[in-house]
Amino acid sequence: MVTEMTELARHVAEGLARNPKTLSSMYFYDDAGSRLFQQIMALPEYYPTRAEFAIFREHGAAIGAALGGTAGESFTLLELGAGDGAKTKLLLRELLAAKSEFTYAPVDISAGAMSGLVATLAQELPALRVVPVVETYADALDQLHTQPGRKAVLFLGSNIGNFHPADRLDFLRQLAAPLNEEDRLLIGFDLRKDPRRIRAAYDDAQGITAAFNLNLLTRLNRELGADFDLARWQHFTDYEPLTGAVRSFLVSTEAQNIHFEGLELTVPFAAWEVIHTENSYKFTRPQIEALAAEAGLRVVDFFTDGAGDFADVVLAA
Ligand code: AVJ
Repeated sequence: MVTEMTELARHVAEGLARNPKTLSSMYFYDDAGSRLFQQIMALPEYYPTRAEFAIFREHGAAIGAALGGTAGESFTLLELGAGDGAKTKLLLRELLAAKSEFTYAPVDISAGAMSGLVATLAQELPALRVVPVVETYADALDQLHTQPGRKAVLFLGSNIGNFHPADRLDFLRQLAAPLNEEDRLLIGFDLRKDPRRIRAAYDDAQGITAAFNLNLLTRLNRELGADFDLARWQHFTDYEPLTGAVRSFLVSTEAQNIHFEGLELTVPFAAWEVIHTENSYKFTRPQIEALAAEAGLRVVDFFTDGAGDFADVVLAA
């Protein structure tokens, strides 16, 4: 019997019918995937999280001031893709210390990550007002239009790097649309650097990133009744310095048919055929400035870590 297709089912049927076959990195983040991403953030090779931490440690007060606005005036701090919120806590502490009046609205598609975040916030920052939102970015953005009062939106960790260039501009325009003059946007961008360091960050020696990528297949086995045998798949990633794109793939090491029991679907794979699962773009400062301008946004502040590995950019409409 064919039951109602879930969003994931529709996405998989559509993405695996394409050439090249594609799945969205958005589906990495089931509860197991969110836990693997937490392990990635602690890897010696994965520099972005440490670099953004360094920015918040060094410039937290200035960033808080840029987002906090006028003292006493209340606002909503919405964070897209909050995850475990470890970095955000530094900013939340700055805002609380500055006596800002605000409600923190973390948005994440992982219910597990969200309940973990809510629990640690209640313990570590009991004075904080939190309204958790378990939704996709798109749904959360729709709500921004009807959100009363001043808004500050966080989009950290170079999540913006996952967007294809064409979608990236659309997304920024969508982010910009509900913003009033006094609202602020803080976006994290991973900057271009030694290509070998970038490549290593997505192909770590312990194989955690490989497990993170392959977990997508485990998710399809569980949720769509697929029969992926993980022994016949490999993680592969490369960095292309001309475009600034890290691209990640799942590689079929032999010819095979994959059955999706839940979808009444069989997908053939040739030997060494790939599924493109993620883009993680790296940026230059002029590129970020041009992107902001194209989206109708003004660069208010541009913060980087000492090594120049990462940038947190304050934008306004
Ligand atoms: C969560 C999107 C910022 O692209 O660097 C890490 C995800 N993928 N290792 C990134 C990821 C492989 C990460 N973001």
